[in-house]
Order: sequence, then C-alpha cells, then structure tokens
Amino acid sequence: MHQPAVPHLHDQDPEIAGLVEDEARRQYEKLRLIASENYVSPAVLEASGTVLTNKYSEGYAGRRYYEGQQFVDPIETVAIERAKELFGTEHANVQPYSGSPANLAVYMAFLDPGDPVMGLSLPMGGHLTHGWSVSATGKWFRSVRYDVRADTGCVDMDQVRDLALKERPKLIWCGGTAIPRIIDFPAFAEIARETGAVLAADIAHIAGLVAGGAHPSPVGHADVITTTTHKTLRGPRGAMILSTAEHAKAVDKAVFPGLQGGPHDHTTAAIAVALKEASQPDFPAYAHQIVANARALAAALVERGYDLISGGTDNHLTLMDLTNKGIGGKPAAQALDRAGIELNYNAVPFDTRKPFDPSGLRVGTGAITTRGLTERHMPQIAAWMDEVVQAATKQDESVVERVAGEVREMLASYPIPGWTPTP
Ligand code: DSN
Repeated sequence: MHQPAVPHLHDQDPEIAGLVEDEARRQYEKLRLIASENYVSPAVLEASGTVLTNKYSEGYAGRRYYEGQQFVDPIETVAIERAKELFGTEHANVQPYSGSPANLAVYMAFLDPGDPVMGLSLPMGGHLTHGWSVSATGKWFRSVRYDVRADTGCVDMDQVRDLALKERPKLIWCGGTAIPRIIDFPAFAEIARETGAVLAADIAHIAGLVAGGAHPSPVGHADVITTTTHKTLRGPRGAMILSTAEHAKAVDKAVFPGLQGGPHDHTTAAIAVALKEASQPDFPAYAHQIVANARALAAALVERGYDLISGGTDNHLTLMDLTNKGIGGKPAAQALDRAGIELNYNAVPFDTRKPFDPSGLRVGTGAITTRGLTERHMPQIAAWMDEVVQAATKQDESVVERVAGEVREMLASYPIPGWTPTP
C-alpha cells in the first residue's frame, strides 16, 4: 500500500495503483543518476494532485477567458512573483507545459518561419529545440549549429562568433542537455550584441544551481531565459520563461494564445511551492552539494580510467565516453540499470556511433543529493559503476545482481520524499 495512502486510487483502479506503487519502489531502490531528474518534496507532490486540475484558465491573471478565477489568479501571480524574486528578473511566464513548448514560444516571440537560429548541435550537448534537424525548430527555421572543441570538450566561442557574424542568426541559444562546464553567458551576450541577435539561455539543467548560487546567472546577459522546473530546481514537470520587461508582452503572447491553451493550474501551484522551497536558506547548500557530489564522482571515475568530456565537471553532470572501455553506451546503461544504477546513454561530441547506441553515458547528481548522499559516497558509486561496466563487457550477470543488492542496502538509509516503503 502506497504511503502516504492513496485509498481512492487503490479502490477505483488497482491496476494503476499497483503500477504507481511499483514505480515508487523503483525510485526508492535505484541510485538515480539521470541528470534531468530529481525527487520533489511531499508539498510539491500534494500541490500537483489537487482540484486545480479541474480548472480552465486561458489568459493571464485579470484577463481570463473563463469565469471562476478567484483563486487561480492569485496562485499564478504568487508563482510569477516568486520566480521573479528568486532569479532577479523583471518578467516571468509560468505557463509553458514543459521545456520544449517554452523554447518554441521563444521562436514564436522573436522569429518568423525561415529565420536563422543558432544553437549547440545535439550530439555536442545541445537540445532538440535549439534547431536540430528532426525537431520542428530545425524544419521550420534555418538552423546554424556550433560545436564544442575536440581538444577541450567546451563550446568553441571563436566558432560561435565567426558563425554568428557570417550567418547573422536572429536568435542564438546557449545552454543544453549535456554540458558539464560553466556556460559563459557574458561571452554569448557580447556576440549576440555584436551580431544583432536575441540571446536565449536555456538553463533547464542548471536552474537550481543558478537559484542556489552554484552557477553564474544569465540574468543581465540573456534577453530571454527558459527553464524546466523539474531538474535541479526540484519542482513539478513544467517550465518558465524569464525575461526583461521589454520582452514581456512578446513572451506572454507567444505562450498564449500563440502556442498553448489553458495553463495547467495544478502545475502552476506546484511550481509556486517549489520556488518557495528554492528561496529558503538551505537551498544554496543543496545546490552546492550537487556540484560537490558531481565533482567527487567525476574524480573517482577518472581515477578508474574513465574518459570524461572536458575532463570533469563544474555543475551537476558528467559525460563519460566509454570508447576506451570497449562497450557502447546503451549496453552499459542497461547493465547499470539492472544493477540498480539508473542513468542514460548519451552521444558524446564527435561520436562515431549511432544516436540510439552512442558511446557515452550521462551522469547527474541532483536526485541522489536530494536523498542526502555526499562526497563520501561517490567513490563507492564509481566503483560499482566500474564493476558493472566491466562485467557487462563479459556478460557477467552475477556482478550485476550483487551490486543491485549493495545499492539497495545503502539506499535504505536514505529515504525519498513522498513515499515510504511498507515491509
Ligand atoms: N530530456 C531532457 C534531458 O534529459 O536533458 C531534455 O529535454
């Protein structure tokens, strides 16, 4: 039985209740190293599961297309004010359903179809919505891609400037999904200014680090900032767009009515709660601990002979290239998952393998830090990972099973928010 209890779900739909319970146990028993995931607080979970899911609220506070907004308006206003306060921005829109719609809204606000857009290419750590070919953003806009340097694994700012001067993108994206190093927002801003582009910073991965002072902020550099709310920021599945007052109208119009219908008010409430949590005095310690854990894990992996893109990390994530280990990212990730260590296979810069079976693994520390793991646990995690990767090259399932047991045993001392196992 789910703890806290979900009696109505149990009675009404035991099949789904059972699967939810299984997922909760899975999240409890696994060492969750997926860099874009976290565990939200019980308060965020509760806000997500309220009667607010019953409401339609197209429009914005005081300007809705449905009646009955007496309580939804203040909820959305509180979320907006908290976002502005936490990140120090003049404007916030908390309605995007998730990161991809938030990014699409930026195109809608600033570009016309066919306009040039520049972003970090996907296999180099960018995001689909930064103009990658299979995404609507790559099909409907003229996409220009910049890379990381082969020798440093870091974004090639000379190439960014040369390409921007040559291609004159209307929009430049910085940020992405697999960038282990600090994003140089001032350098991007200078290039955007010089070339007359709008600079958009996608801080989905690092928003919690920015809020907690563990990564420099793009505020004051980027014209517009997008972020999901569920990664290091530790909120519900959702997104926000932050901007200067100058762009407020364009951003709001792009989100609604440009792209979306009614906002998900239960998510808005949960975002408000998460933003309150992120503004508490203990949040910076959490953000810095995420980075300390990622650095300790990266160092322990290097010690075991793993090749890390850029040699290490400045944030919550590490990108491992398994080429020298003689195994692809996918079989390694699958063996690690069977061993209770959950992460995702990932392309590495200049990957010679296919995206569905690339050379790398992406590892993040946001979720395990929420559980209370610290630097002292990281050498053990690296040792387990190494044992399993080596075992996977020999198809040795006995190691995988033993590690899964050891992982479960260690994690039993580190509860997860929102679910308690019953014996
Ligand atoms: N899928 C997200 C991630 O894992 O980084 C980005 O969209």
